[in-house]
Amino acid sequence: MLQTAQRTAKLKRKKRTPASLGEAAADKTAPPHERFLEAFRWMLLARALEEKLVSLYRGGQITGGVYIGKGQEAVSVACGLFLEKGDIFAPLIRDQAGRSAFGEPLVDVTRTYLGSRLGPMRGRDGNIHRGHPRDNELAMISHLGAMVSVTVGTLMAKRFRGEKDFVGLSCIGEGGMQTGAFHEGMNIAAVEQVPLVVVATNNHYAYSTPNDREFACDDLVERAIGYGFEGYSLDGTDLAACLDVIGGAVKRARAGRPPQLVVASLLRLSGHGEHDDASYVPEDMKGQPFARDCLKLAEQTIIESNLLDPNALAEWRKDAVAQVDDAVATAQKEAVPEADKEDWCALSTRDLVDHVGEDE
Ligand SMILES: Cc1ncc(C[n+]2csc(CCOP(=O)(O)OP(=O)(O)O)c2C)c(N)n1
Ligand SMILES: [Mg+2]
Repeated sequence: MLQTAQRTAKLKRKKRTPASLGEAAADKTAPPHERFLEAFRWMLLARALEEKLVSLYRGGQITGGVYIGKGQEAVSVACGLFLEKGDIFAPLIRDQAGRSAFGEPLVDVTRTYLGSRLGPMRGRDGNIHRGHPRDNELAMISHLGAMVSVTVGTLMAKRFRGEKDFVGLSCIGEGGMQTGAFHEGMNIAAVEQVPLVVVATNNHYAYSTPNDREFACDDLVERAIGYGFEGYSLDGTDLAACLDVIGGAVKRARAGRPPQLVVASLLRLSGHGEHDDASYVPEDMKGQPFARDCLKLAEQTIIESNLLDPNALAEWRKDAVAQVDDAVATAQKEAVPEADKEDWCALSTRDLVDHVGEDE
């Protein structure tokens, strides 16, 4: 059984990784990180899911936008993988791999995109703002930078309640790092010394805006010292490095070290959303080392180091596609919300509304 599967008691999901995982790794060359294969499998699942969402979008079956994390799965999976029960996760739009590793069921995603009223947002939000606040997966706010403050506030609330040994991990893009909200959140995190990890993914674009129009410092990780964080740079295409660096940051935050900033470099291998063809990305950039596909690189490591035989790899791929098809079929059978019968409320999780005066 996966450790991750035990972590999120309420976010139930099917057991997806075969019991043979450990054996497959044990009798062959050692993987570059002890959780390499487990992480790779979540990456495969995220890629299969997002490829399906794109095809549904192109077929006109999804209303609104589709936003994917192609090329960012290695960073993202590492964000979700090391969090434990009681930890807080604040993913953003390209974090499907991390969401799955943290425990989000696939059907949450398909229900949300396909508008099922049984989805976590009750069919009222068409894409990526879903979450389970009660299970510590925060629903993302679109306004860039805002989730750092929300995560810090959540961590402070846990501290006030006397909880111990928890951490929070908040994801951000390099574009979001340039907002006022982000700076405020980072500052207060360090002032309050909350156990926070901020993983910033520099995918070289914020929509169509390139790095040289976003910031003027040499390396975003240099900001860590100004905020009062510990900072680490990372090649976001290298799964083993992602697991080492992000896993290490989670461990340090849990051990009471200052807040941690990890800046990962890679290229967004899609448009901003599927409505965007990314034609503004220059061809020569696509040949840079940071433009490599993390999933292909991880697969290459698996084959070259003989971590898994090709048949098992093919089975894993087939299994990922089957799980995705299953989740899509479930959501497609379900009803959409009916406007005249909906119990409209600004919050999808009605029981989080403060019931002021109810006990009086
Ligand atoms: C404060 C704010 N300004 C603008 C937007 C619109 N917007 C949504 S995503 C995005 C680009 C974000 O870029 P980045 O943070 O680098 O993340 P990426 O999309 O590259 O993963 C923009 C401009 C927003 N959501 N919030
Ligand atoms: Mg970006």
